[in-house]
Amino acid sequence: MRANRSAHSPIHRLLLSLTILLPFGVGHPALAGTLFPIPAFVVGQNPTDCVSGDFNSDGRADLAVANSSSSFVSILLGADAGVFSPEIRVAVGDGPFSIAQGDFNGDGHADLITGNLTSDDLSVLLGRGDGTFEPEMRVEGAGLDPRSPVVVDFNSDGFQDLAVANYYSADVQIYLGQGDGRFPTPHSSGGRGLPQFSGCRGFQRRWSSGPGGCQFL
Ligand SMILES: [Ca+2]
Ligand SMILES: [Ca+2]
Ligand SMILES: [Ca+2]
Repeated sequence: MRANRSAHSPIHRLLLSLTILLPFGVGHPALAGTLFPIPAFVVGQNPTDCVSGDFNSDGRADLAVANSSSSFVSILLGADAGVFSPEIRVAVGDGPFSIAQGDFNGDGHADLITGNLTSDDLSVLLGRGDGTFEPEMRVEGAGLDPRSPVVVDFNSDGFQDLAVANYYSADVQIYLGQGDGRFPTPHSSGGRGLPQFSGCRGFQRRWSSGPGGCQFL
């Protein structure tokens, strides 16, 4: 029987804001002189992951937040001094728990991918470079509770690929990108346990696929 995956504490259910800590004397002028000022920016319910990128191409860092008790992500466009615009909501699948950014169609604009726990799929958002995104493209065929997508070019074809940890199906799936924002049928690593996080930083990565399956080299 599948375990309860929405067992967030009541305080998490009430958490509606993303908090960013800034050091003393840094931040909005209205906060100057306050020890550890804590500007808060309202996003969706149960924000569980965020990623930074420049989504409107103005040279300032922006934020994209996965709201796991909703069906949307929040885009916060960065201004000066650690201030962000009010959220812009972009629809994705149900229960976006994790989020990552890449450039999946090679147009130079930042794109986003979410792992959606409730709908058990992924959502690709192709950025337009002005802070807005094309309507989501749903990636089906994910395992149960897909989370923590990692963006890497595993097969060195110049197109970004994905590794996604499926918590309840206890495997990691590899999606080879086609360079247009689409990710066809994934390869499963098999596995055991309850993987929550997939990480592929800091070591040489190569990918091999064939009749016998797929493996990291
Ligand atoms: Ca920006
Ligand atoms: Ca792009
Ligand atoms: Ca690739």
